[in-house]
Amino acid sequence: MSDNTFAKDIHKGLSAPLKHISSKYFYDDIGSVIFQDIMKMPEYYPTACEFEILSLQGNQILDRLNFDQPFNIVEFGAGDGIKTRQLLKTLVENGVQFSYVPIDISAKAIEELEANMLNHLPDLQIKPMIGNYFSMIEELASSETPSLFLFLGGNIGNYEKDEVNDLLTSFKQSMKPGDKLLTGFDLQKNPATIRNAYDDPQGITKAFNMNLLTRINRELGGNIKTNQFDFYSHYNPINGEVRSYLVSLAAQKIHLQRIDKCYDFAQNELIRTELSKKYTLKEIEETAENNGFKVIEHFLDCKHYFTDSLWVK
Ligand code: AVJ
Repeated sequence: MSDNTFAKDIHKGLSAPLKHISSKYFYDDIGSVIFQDIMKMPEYYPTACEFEILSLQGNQILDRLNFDQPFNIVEFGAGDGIKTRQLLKTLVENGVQFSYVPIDISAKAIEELEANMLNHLPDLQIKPMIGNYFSMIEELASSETPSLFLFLGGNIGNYEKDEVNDLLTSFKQSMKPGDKLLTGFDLQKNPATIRNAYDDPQGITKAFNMNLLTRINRELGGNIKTNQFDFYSHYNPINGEVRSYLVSLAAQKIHLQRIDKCYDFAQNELIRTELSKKYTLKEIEETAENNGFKVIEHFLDCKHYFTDSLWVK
C-alpha cells in the first residue's frame, strides 16, 4: 500500500460529513502486534472457536469437498496461519493430494508463513503468491485444477452489506463450477459475550483503535493529541452489528503536515472505524443464495459461537 493511498483515504474519510477511517488501516506493524494481543484475550472468543473447528472437523470438511483429483487450497489473508495449519495437517496426514496457495500483498508475511508451515508440515506442497487478491484469483481461474478458497477468521464481518456482495461476486467470477469456498462467520450469541469481546476491560481494543491516530501522526505528519480522543464500541443485537468509533473529546482542529490539510472536530464528533457484523445461519444462507452459491454445510464450534461455512459455486 503506497503512502499516497493511505493519505488519500484518510483525507477522504476525515472530510466526510460522518468521518470514517477504514479498519484495514488497523494492521500496520504496531496494530498487527495489538491484534495478536486481542487474540490472546479471554474475552475474544472467535480465534479459539475457529481453531477448534479446523482442528476437530478437518475430516468432515474433507468429506464434503468431494474433489476426485489433486486440488488447490487458496487462502486470502492467511495471517499467522496457525488455524489453517490445523486443517492442512489433517489433509497431509490423510495423504490427500493438494497444494496450499496462500495469497498476501506483503512479501515478508508470505515468507514467514511459508517457513513456519514447512517447519510444522515438511511434506506440505506450498505455492505462495504475492500480490493483489483479484489479479491472483483470475490467474487461478484459468488453471484446470479445482480449488477450495479459504476466507477465514471472520474477516467478512468487516464488510458492509454491498461490499460483501461485491467481494463474493469477484470470488465467484474467479471460481470454476464445482470450486468451493470456506468462509468464517462470527455468529449472533448472547449480546454480553459479544460486547465484552469488542470493548475489553484492559483497553486493548481501545489501543487497537487509537493506533489509527498514532499511525496518522507518524505517516502523515499529524499533530493529533491522542488523549483528546476516546474509544466507543456498541453491539446492536437487533442487526448483529458491532460498530466502533473514535470520539473527539473537545472541539479541536488537527493538521496533517504531509498533505497540508486541516480538519475540524466538534466536541463528541465521531470517527467510524470498524464494523464487525455477527450473522445468523439464516443470513449466511441468504448471502450465499443471493450471490449464486449453494451452502454445502456449516461447521460450527461446540458452543455455536462461530461457523466455517462451506459453499459451492
Ligand atoms: C480480524 C476482522 C476478525 O472483527 O473480530 C478484533 C478484528 N476488531 N477486535 C474482528 C477485531 C476488534 C477482527 N477481525
